[in-house]
Amino acid sequence: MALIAKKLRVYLVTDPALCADIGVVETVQRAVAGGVTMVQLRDKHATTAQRVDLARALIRVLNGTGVPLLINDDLEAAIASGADGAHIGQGDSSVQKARSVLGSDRILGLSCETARTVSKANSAPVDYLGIGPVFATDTKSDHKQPIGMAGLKTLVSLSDLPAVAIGGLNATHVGDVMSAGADGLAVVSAICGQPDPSAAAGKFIQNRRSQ
Ligand code: TZP
Ligand code: MG
Repeated sequence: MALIAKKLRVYLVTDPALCADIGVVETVQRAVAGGVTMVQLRDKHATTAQRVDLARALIRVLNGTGVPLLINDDLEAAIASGADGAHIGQGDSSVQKARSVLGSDRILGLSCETARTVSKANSAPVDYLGIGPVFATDTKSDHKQPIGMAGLKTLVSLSDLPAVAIGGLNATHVGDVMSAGADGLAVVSAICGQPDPSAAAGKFIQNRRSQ
């Protein structure tokens, strides 16, 4: 199995509002202790300078864990902070531009919500796809129409790339998501803001092991 697919198993996407009690850095530290395999810094309201500061703090926490840090939709912050890559959506920078800014060594992820965008991504210079939303979620107010587990299965089958499912997922969905053919689950609220982010992450690992 390709290395990137393994990193997608339990993918934590951070939301500063949901992490407000203990903060993003502490949340990530605990979640990684619980088994999270990749982290995305996602803060729609921050400046690039703020994202760089937070990314640097996260890189210190992740140092030596083998858990990559990606930055959502801010290539400049990804480069300036020394993060492992970036994740972009369909409405963000073009994948070609993102790849040329990041270079070949950094990870680039792309969100896809439709069969058309998944098929197009097969020939694009991206490392993995985020596919969803599987279910409706309050975490992203402007999310597209949910695709459901059946839609996830269809879109994953069209993809030649490693794929992570996102949107309204929690640890009880691990079996269904794996059966749909995805490499992992990307989650925000199932870990951010949970009383024990380490235990919350651990549930995904346990449910994956019991597959
Ligand atoms: N993209 C599609 S749905 C979503 C993003 C960033 C939010 C997922 O949040 P949650 O809390 O895991 O449903
Ligand atoms: Mg975006």
